[in-house]
Amino acid sequence: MLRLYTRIFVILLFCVVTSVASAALTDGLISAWTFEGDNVNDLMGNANGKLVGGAGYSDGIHGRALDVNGVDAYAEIPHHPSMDAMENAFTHSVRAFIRAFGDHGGIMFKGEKVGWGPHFHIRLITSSATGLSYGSNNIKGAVNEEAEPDAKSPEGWLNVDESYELGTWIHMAQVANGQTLQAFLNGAPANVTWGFYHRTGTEPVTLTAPYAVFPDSPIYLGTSRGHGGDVDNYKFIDGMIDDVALFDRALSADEIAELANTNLASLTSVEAKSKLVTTWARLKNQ
Ligand SMILES: [Ca+2]
Repeated sequence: MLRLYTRIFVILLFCVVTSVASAALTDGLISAWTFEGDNVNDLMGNANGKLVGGAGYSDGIHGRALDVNGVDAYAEIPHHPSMDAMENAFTHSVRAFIRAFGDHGGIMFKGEKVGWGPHFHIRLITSSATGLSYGSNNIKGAVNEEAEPDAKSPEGWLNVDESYELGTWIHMAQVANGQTLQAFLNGAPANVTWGFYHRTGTEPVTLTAPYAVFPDSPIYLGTSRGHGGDVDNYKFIDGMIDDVALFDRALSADEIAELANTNLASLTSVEAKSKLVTTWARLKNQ
């Protein structure tokens, strides 16, 4: 009997430690899409999406992944009021596997269009066969003219060239804390090679809240909209997308590193609860 109590204590301790670790990373998690079960359902229950064109699902790095063909395929996710909190701070996180480069091909996009000006909230795209571009914007009129005296426009974009290879899984994240915007690649600060404020290097760039969340625009996975300012124009990627997450807070660099090595599905409370039930069922049978 004593051995049984000891075993129960150890297992409970494990559950508590596990849930505390997960709770930290899920703090502020608004939405999560992992494509398990071949759907675009939000694991947080907020914003379920749908497939458009030739989009489908394939086996990816963590179970199932969204599969897009670079021609007409993407997933569209409606805006949800829970996303409004990203006007104060945010983290956008996504995993992608690019088969073939498509100019300005959207991995993750939310906004009206791509052009000179603050027209989007999320722009995570391929800029070349080895380069990526990140971006977000604050509300119109909140541009820091002093910090960007000779910029062509306030569009918040950060190019990270020579940064990935076709046919490999990458993890992209961008974090805004109310004062700055920072790009991350594969769990580490990305090396920005050009961007607004003429910025280069791995340090965060000034971008102050409130951020524009574009409540009238859905999230697109697999395409971006309005390259060159033409809202009817779509720019696709050929590849796979997985582990898409939105947070209403700025994750720390350590948390981004942890997120880059985490299967997003393992963070959900549903998953944690089912593990606990399984553990108790096993105990009762001993
Ligand atoms: Ca998955």
